[in-house]
Amino acid sequence: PEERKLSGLWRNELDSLMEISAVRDNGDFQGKYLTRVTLAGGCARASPLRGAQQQPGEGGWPTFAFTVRWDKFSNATTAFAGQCFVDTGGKETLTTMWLLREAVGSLEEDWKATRVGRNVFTRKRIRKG
Ligand code: B9F
Repeated sequence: PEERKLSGLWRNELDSLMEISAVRDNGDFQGKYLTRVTLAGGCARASPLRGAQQQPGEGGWPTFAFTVRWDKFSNATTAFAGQCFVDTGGKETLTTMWLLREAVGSLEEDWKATRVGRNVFTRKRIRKG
């Protein structure tokens, strides 16, 4: 496939937005993540994300991973891993799975510290006119 870059604005089925900027030649990238859902209540705020995209090899869509630090909420972190697909119409889809790690106060509480899930992102078109 042609080269695919993750740069731009993406939205998932939870209505979260992520803006990926600055994809470097080695695949490293940074951006901002805005989640509509939170388990803390209050308003959503942009949290920093950092990741790495695999260089698109022969005959395959690239994989990637990134982390979001929920530093506006607490010291929880989510790690996402996924793959980028493009259909014949040019529609781009990122399928991911995530682990959300919450900080717990003791080793005895470690068992309940991790949530898991799946998110699918599509590119958010910028409206013109
Ligand atoms: O609700 C999370 C949180 C972290 C510390 C207090 C509240 C932050 C938002 C997580 C958003 C998740 C979903 N949004 C999305 O787009 S990340 C995976 C999902 N995909 C209490 C402690 C840890 C969680 C709740 Fe908290």
